[in-house]
Amino acid sequence: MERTFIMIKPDGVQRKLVGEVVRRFEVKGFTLVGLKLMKVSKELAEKHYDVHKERPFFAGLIEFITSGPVVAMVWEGDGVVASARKIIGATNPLSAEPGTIRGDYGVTVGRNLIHGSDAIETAKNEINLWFQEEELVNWQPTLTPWLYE
Ligand code: D4T
Repeated sequence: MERTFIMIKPDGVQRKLVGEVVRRFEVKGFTLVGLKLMKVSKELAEKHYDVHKERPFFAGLIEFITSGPVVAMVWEGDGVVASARKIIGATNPLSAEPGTIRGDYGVTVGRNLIHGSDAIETAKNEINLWFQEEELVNWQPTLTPWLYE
């Protein structure tokens, strides 16, 4: 089954949006298979955002991500990578559609509340970077037949 990596950034945690974010993924029908509240080391933040290391916003982004606790999660379900990106909304919250997490709660790109893997291959790499295998729980929700035919 497909999996994606989702992280509620420090602004999302400070603004008490953890429950709201988890609720949106749960009610959609995805399955939570890993979750932890953690302070992010500079090393982990730099690895996660390695693709952006030459960008002008990189230093600020690393400072922000390491500034307070984040909630790291792995969610599972058919098409979860692309669907999570839709639930999250566009990178710039002012361009994100109402009804998306960033569209409903954000106003600026440097405080856009949440991260979601952008492709299946990226998701695999990010899950490996953020989670040990034993931190992920393989389980079958009892409502599976009510979500999938
Ligand atoms: P993430 O990776 O956090 O889910 O965001 P996106 O996938 O939607 O967007 P991204 O990779 O282009 O940007 C990564 C991260 O950098 C911040 N950022 C981005 C920023 O602070 N200033 C900027 O100008 C851009 C483009 C926000 C998200």
